[in-house]
Amino acid sequence: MVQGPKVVTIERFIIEQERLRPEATGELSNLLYDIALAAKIISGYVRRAGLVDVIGAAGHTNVQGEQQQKLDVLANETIKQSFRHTGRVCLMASEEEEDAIPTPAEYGSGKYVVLFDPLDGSSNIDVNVSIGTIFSIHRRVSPKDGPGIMQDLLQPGREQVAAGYIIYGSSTVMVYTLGNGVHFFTLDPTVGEFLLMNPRVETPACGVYYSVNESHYPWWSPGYRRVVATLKGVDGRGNGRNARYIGSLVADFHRNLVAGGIFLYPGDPHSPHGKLRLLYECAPLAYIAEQAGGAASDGARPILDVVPTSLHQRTPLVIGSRDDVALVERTLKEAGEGGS
Ligand code: P6P
Repeated sequence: MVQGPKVVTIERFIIEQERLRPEATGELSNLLYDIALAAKIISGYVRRAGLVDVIGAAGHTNVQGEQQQKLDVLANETIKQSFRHTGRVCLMASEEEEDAIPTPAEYGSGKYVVLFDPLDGSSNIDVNVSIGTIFSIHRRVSPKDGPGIMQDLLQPGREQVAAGYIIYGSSTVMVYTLGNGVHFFTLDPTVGEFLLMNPRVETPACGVYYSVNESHYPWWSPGYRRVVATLKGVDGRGNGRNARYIGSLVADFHRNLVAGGIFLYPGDPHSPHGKLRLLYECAPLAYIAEQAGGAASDGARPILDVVPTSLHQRTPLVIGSRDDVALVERTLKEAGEGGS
C-alpha cells in the first residue's frame, strides 16, 4: 500500500512547535487550540447558513455602522466565549464592538490580548462568497495582576506574538504564524480536525494577480492610477497581471498568498486612510505576509511599524508579493505620494 503523507492535526503540530520553544508555558498553545475550536464552530454555522435561520441581517448595526448579519453576531459571540473563561486573555477587541472587551476578573487576567474581526467580508454571506475570521495576539504590557488596559491593545504589529486567519471557502482553511513561518491547515469535516497541509508557506516574490476595487478609480491619486496602470501592463513592458477582486479581504489575500499577487486598498478623499482596519485586519495579515516572504505597506512604510492610536483606526493597505509591494512604494514615491 502506498503510504500517504503523514497526517498531522493542528493540535499535534502546535505541541511539536511548542517543544521547539523551551521557554514556552503552553498558554499560547492553548490559545491556538481555543481559536481552532472557535473556527470549527463558526465553520459549522457558515456551512449551514442557507439552511437554518442565520442568514440575513440581525436587525441592528455594529460600531462600523454596518448592518450586522446574524453570522457576524454568532461568530463574534463564539470567539468571545472561547477566550472569556480561559484565564489566558486579559482583554479583547472586536471589529463588531466599539469598546475593548474585558474578561471577568474571576477568571484571572491572562497574559495575552486578542484582537479579531470575527467574520470579515460578511456582506458576502448571502451570496455564498468566501468570508473569513482574522485574529491578532499580543502579550500584555500592563502589570500582569491587574485588568487589561487599552495600551495592551494599541501595540505595533511588529510586537504580535501570533496572527492568523480562517477562510470559509470551498474548504475551511486555518493559517497562522508565531513568527517562525506560516502554517496551513485544512478542516476535514469527516473527522472535525484541522490537518496540516503546509508547515512553511512561502509566497512568490512576484505575483500573477492584482486586486483592487477599480470602481474607485475616479478618486485615486495620480500615484495610485500610475500603480494600477503599471500592474495592468499598459506601460508596454509586458508585466500585465490578471485582475482578481472578490471584495472579501481574506479571500483576496489568501489567493494572492498562495499564487502570488498584490492587494491594494488606497485612501481617497472620502476616506483618506482607506477602509480597512489596522489592528485586526491589516496588522495580522501583514505579519502573515512578511513571515511568508511577502510584504505589507501603507504605501510608504511597513504596516507592522505603524504605531496605533485608536482601536478601530484605518490604514491604506498594499499587501502581497514583496517585489510587487516594492514596485507600488517606488511608483508612489516617484509620484511624490505614499503613506497614510
Ligand atoms: P469594497 C468587506 O466588507 C471588506 O471589509 C473587506 O473584506 C474587503 O476587502 C473590502 O471590505 C471590500 O471593500 O469597498 O471594495 O467593497
